[in-house]
Amino acid sequence: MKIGISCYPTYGGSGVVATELGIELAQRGHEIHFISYALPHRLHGYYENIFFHEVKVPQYPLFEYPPYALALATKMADIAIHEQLDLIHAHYAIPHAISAYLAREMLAGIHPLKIITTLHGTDITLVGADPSFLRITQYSINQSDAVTAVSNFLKEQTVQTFRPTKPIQVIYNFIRNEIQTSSQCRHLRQKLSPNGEPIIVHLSNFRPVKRVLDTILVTQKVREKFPVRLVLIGDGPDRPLAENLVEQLELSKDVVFLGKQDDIYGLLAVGDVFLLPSESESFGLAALEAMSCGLPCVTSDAGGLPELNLDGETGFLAPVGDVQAMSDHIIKVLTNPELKEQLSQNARNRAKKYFHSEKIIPQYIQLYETVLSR
Ligand code: GMT
Repeated sequence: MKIGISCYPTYGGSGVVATELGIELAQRGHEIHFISYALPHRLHGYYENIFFHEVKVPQYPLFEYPPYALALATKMADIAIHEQLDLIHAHYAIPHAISAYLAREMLAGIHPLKIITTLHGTDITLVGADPSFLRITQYSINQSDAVTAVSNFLKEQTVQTFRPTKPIQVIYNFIRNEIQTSSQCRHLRQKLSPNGEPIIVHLSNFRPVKRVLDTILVTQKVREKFPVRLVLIGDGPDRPLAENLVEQLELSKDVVFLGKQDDIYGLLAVGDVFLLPSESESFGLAALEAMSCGLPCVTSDAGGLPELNLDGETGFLAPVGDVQAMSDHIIKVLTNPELKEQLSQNARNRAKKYFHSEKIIPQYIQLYETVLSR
């Protein structure tokens, strides 16, 4: 198949899923055309069967808001014709799904083009539900040839908020390969915890919805019991607030801000426990990545997280904002080596058994084939 993939190319789970899906499909012999304003960040080096098409939005004095969605739609239509695309897979509804819809309409009678939309999270729960975008998000869902959501939670939210006329298929996020801990990461572990202090890891884009400040409050509580380190991977709007809080609580020696990083798996693997206290999380790809590295997860019970992190089996769940419960869970894990080992094994096994690309990619391929056969 010849597949166009449109996504946000910067840091964020939807772009990661879209990119890794493209890589997996290309490895299976499909031709993949990424269409976006920048090269997706997990696309390093050359990949056979993968092509990138940059969307440029011309500047013009009238454009206070450059019309990216229109430039994207035009590029999608151009590429669909030049490369004879069978379908466009839009990741994150706004604006990718509506741009794909416009491309398909522009090509009506010229070139048949199908649209698959994958809903990832705040395109439904936050941004898409905002009155400024609600009707167009609903329209783009209804106009897609098939729609997927990354969890049952997100599917239910979509049904409640948008009453779609299309069925929504749940296809979970996935991980790809076995994780290797690099020598640099082993070195980092020694540096971070020279005396063997346990390490809590958090990975996110530091948006308010991730509640990154809670990771610091939880660490403070654990630290009252024994020395511990917190490693924060990622960057975003709440980073300055988090840095201030660390200073205020005099935790500078115990908390490390690594910023945006490429070798996510290698870094996750230095940790002892993964902490994700999100306010809302449609799936929680970062937690899945941590599970695949064998990290027990302590997460909030928000959104789709309970579909991934099984309470008492792969880690623990706690109510959003309950930093006491989260720190109690972490203390329990870190002071009980047998429990930690059991949770670690369960987390790794669950990631591999239910969320590996070998299980998930065929679901996307099957969906594409069904749509193209209609
Ligand atoms: O919805 C967002 O905030 C953006 C999106 C992203 O690009 O990071 O994240 C969502 O998509 C991920 C991949 O499907 C999910 O694993 C995340 O749970 C989800 N984020 C939220 O729901 C907050």
